[in-house]
Amino acid sequence: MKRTSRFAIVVTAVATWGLVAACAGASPRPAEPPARPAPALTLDASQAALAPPGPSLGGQRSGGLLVWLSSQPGQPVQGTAEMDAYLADLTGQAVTDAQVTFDTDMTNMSHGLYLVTAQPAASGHYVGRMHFSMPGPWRVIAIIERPGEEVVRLRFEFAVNAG
Ligand SMILES: [Cu+2]
Repeated sequence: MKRTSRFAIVVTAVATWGLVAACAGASPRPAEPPARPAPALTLDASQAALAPPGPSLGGQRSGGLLVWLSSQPGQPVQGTAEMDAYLADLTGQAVTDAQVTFDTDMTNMSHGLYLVTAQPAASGHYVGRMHFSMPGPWRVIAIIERPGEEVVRLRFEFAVNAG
């Protein structure tokens, strides 16, 4: 009796691992808990009005820093996208002294650590090319380093559509 139930547990575990591993490159890490405390503050109306033109995947504030994430194409699809973080201070002045890294993963499974160093583009814009290997729920954590400032991490969640 004991033997049988132990065998059943092993079979179940193998079957579960098989399902998760079916997604190429994914490791069997459980989904990230959805109820994490928000690391960032939402924007008030005057701050939201400072958004760069065009579609965005969201804007957030940390202290005196406003950050908007957008992508090209505007709605990410499976495949390659140019991600753009736009940084401004509370007066709308572009922030140009930052080093920005995108930490990218799915939220319902892990594809492992995927870091892209963004390159400074137009004033206040930091752009990096990344690859979304499958459609579904993704997140980008924009890691923002500035001289003499604490590192800021802002998390943006969005859907990637089927290609
Ligand atoms: Cu996946």
